[in-house]
Amino acid sequence: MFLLTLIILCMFCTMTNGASISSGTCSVPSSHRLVAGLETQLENSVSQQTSPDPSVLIALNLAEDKNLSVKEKLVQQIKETAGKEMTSGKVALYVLALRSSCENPNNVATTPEKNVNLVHVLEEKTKEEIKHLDYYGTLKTTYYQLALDTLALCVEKNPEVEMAAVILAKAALRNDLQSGGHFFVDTGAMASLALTCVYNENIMLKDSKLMNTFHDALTTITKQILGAQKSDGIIGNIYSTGLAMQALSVTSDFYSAGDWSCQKTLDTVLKEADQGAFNNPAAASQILPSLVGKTYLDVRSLTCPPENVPVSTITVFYTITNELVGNYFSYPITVKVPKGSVLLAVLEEAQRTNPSKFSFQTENTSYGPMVISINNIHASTNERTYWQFLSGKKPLEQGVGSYKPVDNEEIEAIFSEY
Ligand code: B12
Repeated sequence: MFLLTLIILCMFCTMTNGASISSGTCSVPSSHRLVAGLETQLENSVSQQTSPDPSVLIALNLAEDKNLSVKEKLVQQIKETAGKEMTSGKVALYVLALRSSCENPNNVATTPEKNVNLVHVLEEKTKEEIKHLDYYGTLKTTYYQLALDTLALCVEKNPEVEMAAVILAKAALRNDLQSGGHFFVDTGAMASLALTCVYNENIMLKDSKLMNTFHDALTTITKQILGAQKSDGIIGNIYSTGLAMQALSVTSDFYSAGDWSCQKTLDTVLKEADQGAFNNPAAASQILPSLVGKTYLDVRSLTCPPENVPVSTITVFYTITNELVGNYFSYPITVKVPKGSVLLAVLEEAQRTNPSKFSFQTENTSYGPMVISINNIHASTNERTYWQFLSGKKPLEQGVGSYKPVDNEEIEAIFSEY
């Protein structure tokens, strides 16, 4: 019985190449031999290429590649070349690549002295594309690049995205993305990703009727991409299939389940990958995301540590007073601590600023640190003395390890008897 189950499972494995299907998309695990092979190939390409390829960084990040040193090297190369003259689409890929690495493209250090706002450069380059279209009837580059521009501006939630998206959508409705007949699937797929982003994000559209235009454009492009399917699942050619898979996996609302077999496409792509079809790094970078079930839209949802937001501080007026033993004193000090700090941080900051007066000691107890001496005046069980803490005139109900003072609070420690 066990043997029979194993045989059936193995038959299933061979049929699907170890691939899995989930809600309208399909993928193979990142441990898959071919995925690992593509990742290694992309990693190796980093040191071989003369200029950095941002698509490689996007692919490695979407595939959650673990080689941090290679990715860091690529980020560095991308930053160093960010100030160079580039086409709009290349700037867009730079923006997406930096974002995929949790770097802020609004502030890129190209050298230790110089920073560039790449999103601003992208805005300007996109405007140039549109101006060119207005004057000469053609874009400065191609609709493929305008689609990349739209996608990156959308990922950055930049308001300039609207104009670019409208031009892209209208071109799709006029069948202009097909112009020349070359590489329609690549261009259509990139346009689909861009318009889906705008459609989903519903970004600050000045004209709400635009949503209908985007809807219609997505319907048209999706139909055309599906129409480019071959019997073996290839869409367009093998090199456009990765982008087409990305597009179809985010536009499932625009076609019926039976119109595309993601699994069939994936199986053929894996077979081709096994035969070395993606030996070129650019081709490998475009196929890898779709194998692991990711799309360029996922650049938006990669988890990044919070950006270095300036920590807000509070001011506390702290006073220590002894009118009980030896030489009486009352020393005030004003300290700044990060908002949310416990009172202990105030004592520490005071000690750091003026150790000759504000030094203190604590003892660990079940309730946390208890202050047993300040300015060399020690609490004593025998003498029944202790350091009492007050906010204004009111004794605190918590110890220094728990109590969190607020901005401009007056805290006093008074040497007292009980
Ligand atoms: C637009 C485009 C073109 C345009 C580029 C003109 C322009 N001003 O943008 C034109 C029509 C010239 C072109 C030509 C070719 N292309 Co082309 N092209 C594309 C497309 C759709 C977008 C590229 C792009 O803009 N990328 C974004 C920008 C920002 O990145 P970039 O690095 O600056 O892009 C430049 C290069 O990609 C270069 N380029 C474009 N195609 C090719 C092909 C090769 C082999 C090389 C070395 C460079 C190259 O032109 C881009 C603009 O400067 C891609 C689709 C894709 N999936 O990538 C196909 C694509 C890259 N092209 C492809 C092919 C096959 C060709 C041709 C070899 C077709 C042919 N039979 O002649 C020729 C190149 C011949 C040559 N002279 O060496 C294939 C490459 C597949 C592969 N594994 O090598 C792709 C993937 C399309 C596909 N699905 O088959 N292409």
